[in-house]
Amino acid sequence: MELQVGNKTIECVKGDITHQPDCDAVVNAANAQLQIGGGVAGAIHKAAGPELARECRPMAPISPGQAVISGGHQLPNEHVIHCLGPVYGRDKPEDELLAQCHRNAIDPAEQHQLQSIAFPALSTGAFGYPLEEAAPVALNATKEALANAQYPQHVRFVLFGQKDLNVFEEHLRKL
Ligand code: AR6
Repeated sequence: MELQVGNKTIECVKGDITHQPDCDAVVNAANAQLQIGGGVAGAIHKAAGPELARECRPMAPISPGQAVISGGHQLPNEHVIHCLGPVYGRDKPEDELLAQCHRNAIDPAEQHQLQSIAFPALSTGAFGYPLEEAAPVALNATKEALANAQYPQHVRFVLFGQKDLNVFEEHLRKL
C-alpha cells in the first residue's frame, strides 16, 4: 500500500530489508557499537559482508535517536543508514527518540540526494517497542520530515510479517 504525501510517497510492504534492490539506502536497526547483532542488524551485516562493520567502527558509539551513513558493500544498495532506536522502557521519551531516528535517517538521504530509502520497524524487535505504538510515531515523523526535505522522494517501510504490515497499513491510511 502506498500513500502520496505532497510530491513524495510512503509505502508499506511485507518483506526482508536486505532484499530491497530498488532502494538507494536501507536503514539498519543498529546497536550503539554499529556491529553485527541479531534481527535486522544481523541480516544487514551478513548480507553486506565484514567490510561494513570495519567501515562503521570509527563512527561508533552512537546514541539513541542518532543516525549515521555508510556504504552498502555487498548489499544491493549504495548506502546503509544506521539508526539506534530507543530501548522501550529505558530510553525516554521513547516516542520522541523514535521520531528522531526517522528524522535523522532522512537527513543523510537529503545530503546524498538519495531518491529512495527503506526502513524496518525500528525498535520493535529486541528493543521491545510495541509495534502498534511504534507505527504511528514512525509514520508521522517520516511524513513531517519528508515535507521539509527535497530527498528522498520515496520511503518504504519493510515489515517482516503480515500482522506487522496490517498495523502499519492501518496507520498509513490515517496519516
Ligand atoms: N527484514 C525486515 N524486518 C526484520 C528483519 C529483516 N531481515 N529481521 C527482523 N525484522 P530488531 P530493534 C523486524 O530486533 O528492536 C539487534 O540485535 C523484527 O521483526 O532487528 O531496533 C541490534 O544489534 C522487528 O519488527 O531491531 C540491536 O542491539 C524489527 O525488524 C537491537 O537488536 C526490528 O527488530 C536492535 O533492536
